[in-house]
Amino acid sequence: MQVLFFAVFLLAAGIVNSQKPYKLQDVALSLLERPTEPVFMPKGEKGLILDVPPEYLATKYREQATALKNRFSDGDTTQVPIKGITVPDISALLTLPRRAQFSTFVPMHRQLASRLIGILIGMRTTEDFVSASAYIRDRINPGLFVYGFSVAVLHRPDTKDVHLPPLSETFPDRFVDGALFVRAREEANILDETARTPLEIPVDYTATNLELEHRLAYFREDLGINLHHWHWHLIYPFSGPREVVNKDRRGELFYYMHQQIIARYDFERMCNRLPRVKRLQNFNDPIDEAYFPKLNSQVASRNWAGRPSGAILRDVNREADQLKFDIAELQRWRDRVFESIHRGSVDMPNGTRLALTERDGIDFLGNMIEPSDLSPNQQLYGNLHNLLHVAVSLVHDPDQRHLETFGVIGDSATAMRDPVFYRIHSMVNDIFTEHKNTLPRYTTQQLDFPGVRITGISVQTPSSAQNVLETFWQKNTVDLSRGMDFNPRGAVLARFTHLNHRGFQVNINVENQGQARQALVRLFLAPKFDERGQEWSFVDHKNVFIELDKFTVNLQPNRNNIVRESRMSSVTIPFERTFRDLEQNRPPTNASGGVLDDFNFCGCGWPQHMLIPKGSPEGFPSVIFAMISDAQTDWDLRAANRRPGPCAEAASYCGIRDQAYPDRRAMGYPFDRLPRTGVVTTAQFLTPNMALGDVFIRHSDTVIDPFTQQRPTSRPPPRPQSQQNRPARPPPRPNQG
Ligand code: CUO
Repeated sequence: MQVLFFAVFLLAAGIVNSQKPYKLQDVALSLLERPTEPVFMPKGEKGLILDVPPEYLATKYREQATALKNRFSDGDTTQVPIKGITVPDISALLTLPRRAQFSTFVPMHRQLASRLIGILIGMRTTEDFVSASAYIRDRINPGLFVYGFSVAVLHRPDTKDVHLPPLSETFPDRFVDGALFVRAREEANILDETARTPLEIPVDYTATNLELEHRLAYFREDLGINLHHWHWHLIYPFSGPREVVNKDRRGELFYYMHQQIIARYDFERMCNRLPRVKRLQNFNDPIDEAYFPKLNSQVASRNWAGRPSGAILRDVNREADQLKFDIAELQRWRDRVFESIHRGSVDMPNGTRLALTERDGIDFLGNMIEPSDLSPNQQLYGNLHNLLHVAVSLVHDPDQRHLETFGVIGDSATAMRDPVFYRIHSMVNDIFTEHKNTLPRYTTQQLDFPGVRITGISVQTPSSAQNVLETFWQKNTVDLSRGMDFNPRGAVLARFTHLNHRGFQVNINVENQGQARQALVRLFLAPKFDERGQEWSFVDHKNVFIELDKFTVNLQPNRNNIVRESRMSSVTIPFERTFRDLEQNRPPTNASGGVLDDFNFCGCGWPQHMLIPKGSPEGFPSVIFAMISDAQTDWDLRAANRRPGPCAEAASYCGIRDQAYPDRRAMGYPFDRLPRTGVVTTAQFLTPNMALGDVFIRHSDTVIDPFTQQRPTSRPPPRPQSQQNRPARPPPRPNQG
């Protein structure tokens, strides 16, 4: 019945060809595929052609409209008729050249994006939305289009069931070694699809082990982590229609999601025998961390700029992007934010002061520092975070004298690759911490759950010793073909190696002296010792706890044994979603082969394969923390009773679409504030409803390759010194058959 209704709806919306039904999903995928190729060229495995009215074609194609139509339509293609409409004026959007780099951190680009989002969200019917998108797509900058169209799809009520493909399919050049594309083109041009073999992305292609920071490359350059960050910023755009930007606790989630990234990065650094990240505190100091991304921008036909060690930020003045600001301004804005924090209130444009309250102060600050359309007083508090991204991304050419475009830190899809990202966000996090330090400290009464206590906690990885987590390397494959404009059709597969861990269970024993009741469980993980190998003081330890999961349970009177599977984590999206194929009609399965209940693809969520830090060969000493509290007070039970919206599975870092953030406590609770008087160690912080347990994270330096069904092999050693300066060459292809 539902299917019939949907088909009737699509027919009515004109998105369905009367011979073959085509879903809005397919049309959306077509619009996001091969972003610089015109819409009239076939897209996807189904060879979909958006049959636009002749006046939609760019002038150069118009005269040959009929010939082009005949040339690209054959038996293997299907035309989807697109209705001609009067499209709103898009002349402003054309100010960004088609072959320029687009960045949401650049205010002018952000304004253009906001205008585009406004147009696309404002289209009254689905049919008009599709039509306007097809018209705009071939005219404006592809980066701008993909961003604006994706935000519109995520926020229009009629596109709720449309699943965005991962950006790595649309713009694979932002995610994988640029050297690979030359080979991919050769394969696509010379070999037919059946003869093409996956191209191997080397593990160590951006630097060598001479660079200590390179030990973290597997984290910074992870495909899933970068996709998460891109998608998070799509859901929480800086600018656009009010209802799109003004989401529940948006500023606070900006703080928390990025705080968790820093905590995870610090944990990961410690596993690699590196100290926690240093804040980018003094904007005039040379930046020690170099980064050369080895990515080639397909849109701009340029390499993303690298940054040598010792780079110094300089004032930015680039006319083309209407960018003009001094580094001293960044400093002034930061000073003003600190001043507000110490005073406990923010100056508003009308001369009044708004208190930074215990409940909303953090949300205010998040919107002030990022900033977004919700910033309380941008005139005074400026644009600290965004323009710091911009200043660092243009450190190599701040006045555009070399006609260079920005580095990876200037794009939310690539920013996390660069070590300096973590230095910037560590500084930003420091500002939030300063505010948190002014808030009342949690009392034992606030933290406790009377009558409920945790009597034991342990972790179990199948067929492993108790309290041991296991990590290893794994290979996976992505299809680059949907992002390879003007190339022959068919899959172009690339194989890469990423960190993964074995699935595990957390077991918690709880004594409930009261009635049956609903409770909320929070799980965190942290390194057991500090960099010196000594016990942490709580004020430092609290900052490196990474959230593992948060879930409700029904407590029975007396003893309860709670068992939670790692794949259920509220922080992550399943492995299959990060590396999915939306065109295949197979039912999606979870890690253990079961069918996922809710076939939706939000894309936001920490990748499941990066849930657990790498650990160390000998077993990195860590602690797991559990807290159980009253769901009546802490959890939005109304949300739990509604049908979970898309993204609900990764609510901790991403929120839930169209719903309030489900946790009523401050994000990061109970580690978000200074402890009560007398608490020095983490053990002293515990109330009876909390527990700490020792866990060892053991890393095995082996590669699992599910595609060749090979037995685990040793991870390839770094290339010999003599080869390290040469372009990365892929290892020989595995034998076929
Ligand atoms: Cu996510 Cu700075 O906000 O990158």
